[in-house]
Amino acid sequence: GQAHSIRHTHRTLSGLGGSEPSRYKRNEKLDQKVSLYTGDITKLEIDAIVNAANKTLLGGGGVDGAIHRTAGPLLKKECASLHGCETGEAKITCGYGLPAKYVIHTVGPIAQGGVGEDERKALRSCYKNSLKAATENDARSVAFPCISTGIYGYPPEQAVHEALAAVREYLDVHHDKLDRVIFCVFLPTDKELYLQNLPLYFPAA
Ligand code: AR6
Repeated sequence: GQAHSIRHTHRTLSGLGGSEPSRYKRNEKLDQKVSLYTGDITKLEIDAIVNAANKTLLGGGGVDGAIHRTAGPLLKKECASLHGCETGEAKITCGYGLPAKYVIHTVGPIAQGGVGEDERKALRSCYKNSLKAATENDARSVAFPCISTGIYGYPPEQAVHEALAAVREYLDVHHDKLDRVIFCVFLPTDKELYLQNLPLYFPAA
């Protein structure tokens, strides 16, 4: 497949906000670092893509399966040397056969028993620790899938707020270390949720 560079991911979001007021101050410089991309995360030619992995880091279904298939067996080999990953934490590897330079593996909370404060905190930690792993490795462009909202059962309409708030809060402090953060949505319903909610967190995007 064809790789997509970051300049193809930007969507203009102005005027798409609902009736709800913004929760965060408008900040042109920061808000313009954020994009929405609809499609397969393995196609993105950027510094780092985030993987919604499990604690073993040895691969699985969903976006994890797609990333391992495209990256090839060397990714699993490097992952096997990392001794797993706790929920809410993140570990970085090379991208191997992917157009992305790095893969940041994070483990989202399993939400089949419902969402409480522990799950919310863990999901926010996934986004923040992934961005921390990126900036520590000088990765300036990062794409996120909708962590935990597939096999792990986190309600997407709740997850979107944790994702956007965590990225906004990280960028407020570390905007100088990142050029672009891409929310990669795969399902039309998630695209709608992000279009609705992005302006609440990034009013100038
Ligand atoms: N590109 C972007 N997003 C994708 C892709 C893709 N190629 N494929 C699926 N998605 P999931 P989780 C979306 O289930 O809920 C694995 O077995 C998908 O539509 O991949 O965190 C792991 O090993 C959904 O919106 O991750 C774990 O065991 C989002 O990615 C477990 O699943 C996340 O869905 C993790 O479950």
